[in-house]
Amino acid sequence: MTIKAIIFDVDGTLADTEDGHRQSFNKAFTECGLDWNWDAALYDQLLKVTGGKERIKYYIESFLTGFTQPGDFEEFVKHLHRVKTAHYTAMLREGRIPLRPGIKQLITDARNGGIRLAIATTTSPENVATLLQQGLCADGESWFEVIGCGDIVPHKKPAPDIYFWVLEKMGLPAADCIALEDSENGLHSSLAAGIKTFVILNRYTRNQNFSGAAAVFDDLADLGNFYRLTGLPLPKRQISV
Ligand code: XBP
Ligand code: MG
Repeated sequence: MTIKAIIFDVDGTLADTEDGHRQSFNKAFTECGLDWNWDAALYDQLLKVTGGKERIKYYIESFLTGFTQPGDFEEFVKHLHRVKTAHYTAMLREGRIPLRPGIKQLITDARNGGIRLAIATTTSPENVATLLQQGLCADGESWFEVIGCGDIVPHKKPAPDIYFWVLEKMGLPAADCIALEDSENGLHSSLAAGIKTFVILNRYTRNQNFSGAAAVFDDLADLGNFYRLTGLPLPKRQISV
């Protein structure tokens, strides 16, 4: 198998973002006059549902008793999510959520080695754009040929829709790609699309079930090990003399 493309998940993979999301949800609840507060233990359960809007609805339906839904419930949720996204992108712009160790180097090596790059994520487009501008460079989004994100597909992870969407836009078969994920939902999504998937653990997902992953890494601090296990061509980095 000659790897032609790497498809990256975003949250938990490119960066350890979920606690930033959690804090941003809580800021939005306060700003909107709600006494809701998602601590890390509750958020761990809520992460079962991907998509911020879907997660809010899941919380209301499964964890809130006696909440009277406002007339225009859809707009209520969308507004809450817009406020949350504003807080989250502000956190990113303050540089408070860096890319994970090894990620920028992997992306740079892949670009230099002619490996095509794409993103398949559940998170919102503005979150992806801001993370890449902060973590890579002002036009960091342009480093990725295809960015599949947010509501672009009807069914979010663990459904395979977003990965099928990305493969179709790349014009590549699943067999020519590898995916990098951090969660059970993400792994189910990429595997259902037929893509060999490597997992990087993080605080929220480390105890999830990663059966089917080609390999599981604590992180990408040791890129040499990652290159050996994935079969990616080792980068010929210019050794400064
Ligand atoms: C993770 C998600 C997202 C984020 C929150 O996405 O499920 O919903 O938790 O972002 P992935 P939004 O791991 O696929 O990158 O509030 O913008 O959905
Ligand atoms: Mg993820």
